[in-house]
Amino acid sequence: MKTIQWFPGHMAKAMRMMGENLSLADGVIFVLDARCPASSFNPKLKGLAGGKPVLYVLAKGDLADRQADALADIIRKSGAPVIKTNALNSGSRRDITGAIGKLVAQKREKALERGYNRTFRFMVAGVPNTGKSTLINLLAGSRRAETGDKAGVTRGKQWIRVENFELMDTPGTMPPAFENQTFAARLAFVGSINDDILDLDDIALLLLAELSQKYPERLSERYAIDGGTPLEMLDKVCEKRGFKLRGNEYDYGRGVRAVLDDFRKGKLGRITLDGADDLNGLEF
Ligand SMILES: Nc1nc2c(ncn2[C@@H]2O[C@H](COP(=O)(O)OP(=O)(O)O)[C@@H](O)[C@H]2O)c(=O)[nH]1
Ligand SMILES: [Mg+2]
Repeated sequence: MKTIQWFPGHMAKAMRMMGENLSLADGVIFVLDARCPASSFNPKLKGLAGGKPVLYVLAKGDLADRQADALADIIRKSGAPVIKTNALNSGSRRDITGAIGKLVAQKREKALERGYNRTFRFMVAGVPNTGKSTLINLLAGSRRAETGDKAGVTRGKQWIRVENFELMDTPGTMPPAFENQTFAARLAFVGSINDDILDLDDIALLLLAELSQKYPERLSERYAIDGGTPLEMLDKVCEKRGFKLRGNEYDYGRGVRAVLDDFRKGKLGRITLDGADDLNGLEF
């Protein structure tokens, strides 16, 4: 399999822009994918935040299972505030604004004591497609930030007012080098790396291999997969879904898309790919 290596120029530019604007921010909200919070953590971005208060939002909680709560607990125990959300459910709005408010509660109190009520600002950052813009729209109560289910939808910078604070949406940024190819593969599975630059056949086979280890029953339910090599599993997908070409050969292209789409849309059920071990060595 090809090594996943992806740090395009626009991401370098985004990192620079964020570095420059951070002096205006009182804190950073890091949006991680609840299905893979370790893989979607970018140590470089955390470094950019310096000593500013940080809130971790584990987004897409509706697509992750209870393992994500265990991971959230571990991160929380390391001292960082964490909140798991489902941005498609407006019920989580209060929880999120409450958690953001807590980040600057002391600062706000001090400011009020001195007789002024200023607006606090937070940068919303993370790898592409984790739901940053959707989160901002949920909080703002309208479609202010542009969203889309692929990497690289948000380009420019924008400050958006939410109650008595302001949020800055930012374009997704990747770690400049993937030292950990397991993390890179998981980011590809969840759609944080632009599909256009990936070998999707490789990615789907890797996903089948990982799911057969962790969630074999899901593969059995949806595709009647009962073990085998990743390629044999892809055969089963094509068989079950009737993806055949003329001459009765399997249409692997459609099989590959089906596996990725089913996973990304939650049709294989709630799944968390990262385990507790994956958090080892990460400084949240
Ligand atoms: N299921 C689910 N989908 C979400 C959630 N938040 C965002 N999405 C979807 O994920 C995709 C990427 O969202 P977007 O906000 O553009 O991500 P960004 O690149 O981080 O700004 C969109 O298709 C959203 O509808 C969530 O909590 N649950
Ligand atoms: Mg965006």
